[in-house]
Amino acid sequence: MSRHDAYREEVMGRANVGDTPERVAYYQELERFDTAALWTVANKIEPWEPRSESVPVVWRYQDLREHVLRSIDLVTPEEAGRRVIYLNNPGRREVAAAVGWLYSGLQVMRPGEAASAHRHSACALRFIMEGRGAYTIVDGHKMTLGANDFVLTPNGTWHEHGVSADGTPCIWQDGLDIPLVNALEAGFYQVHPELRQAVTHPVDDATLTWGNAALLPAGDAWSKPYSPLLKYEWAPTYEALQRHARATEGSPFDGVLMNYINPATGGAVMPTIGASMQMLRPGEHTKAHRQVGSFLYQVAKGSGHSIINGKRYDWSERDIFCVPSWAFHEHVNGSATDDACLFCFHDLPVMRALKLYREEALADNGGHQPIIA
Ligand code: 1HN
Repeated sequence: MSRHDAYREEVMGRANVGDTPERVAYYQELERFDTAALWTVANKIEPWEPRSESVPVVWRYQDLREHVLRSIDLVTPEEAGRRVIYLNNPGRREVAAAVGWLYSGLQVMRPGEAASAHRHSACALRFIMEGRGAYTIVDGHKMTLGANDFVLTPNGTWHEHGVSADGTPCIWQDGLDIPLVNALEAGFYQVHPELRQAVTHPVDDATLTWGNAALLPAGDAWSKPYSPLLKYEWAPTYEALQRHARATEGSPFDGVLMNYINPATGGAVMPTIGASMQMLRPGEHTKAHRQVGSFLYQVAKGSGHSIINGKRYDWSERDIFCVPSWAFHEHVNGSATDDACLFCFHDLPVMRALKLYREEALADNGGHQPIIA
């Protein structure tokens, strides 16, 4: 702590109590009764502003892909439950989080494989990275999946995955709020009594029914706490970005950013997790801002770099990177001719529901961070 900070903490009424032999003995005494003096921890447990333990990381697909594929020959989905290599943020290993209270991993299945049905308190999503023939079944709704499709398996829903026999090995990114649910000590988990569920609706009915932009089905009421549109396909998503780009300058911080929404409410797709797709136009370099919330990005298209808390992180298609809470970040599309698209999921629904959300633009230096080597 600098002298200036120490002074500030004193005058602002922050704890500033040096150790004396008498005080140390007193603290030891308190420990015997499962207590402690607040002033010994106050500045740590009440920082001036969010101090994330997560570190910015880029998980490069080029590095990970072969290792993910190798797991196919090492374990079966039956043995593993889910055959997943998870993203282990160096600052969040104890809670198996990729960033903040969000978990993420890469799941792989080969043609003809299926993973059993289960349900849990955690909300989950998948973003398809590669392969043909993948499907997910959620409460009897079967969804066929292709690259850059985004699927929900909301908390409490029975869900299972597989790849059809005529498909190819498929890899997708899972995203869940397990660390959060565990932190809240609120997690339940159940395996389906029959290990499989029946498909009880026409294939892709969720998208056919709820996925028609401004047209919602008359008379189909929806009152569950998550989006009835369980699958968001890439083609209409990309088209929406391109169309919107023709009519907007976009956000100085995010380019053309569109949220995946629950069409029945206009709100986030699930109670705890929100998601977006953003397009950085050729050569676009956004301004820096920071937000209360944790963000995991997957590069759906193109290449470029992001500057996170003053450090540059290069990315290209299929790479995943995280932005920890309250970290300044700005994005750069590395191409002068093609757009770049970033899929993102985050915990902003939690921050908003709890009235914790804030954002702040970087005021200095024209809104751009100086790069620290
Ligand atoms: C889960 O349900 C899936 O459904 C993947 O594919 C990863 C990690 C922890 C807990 C549940 C899935 C998971 C998970």
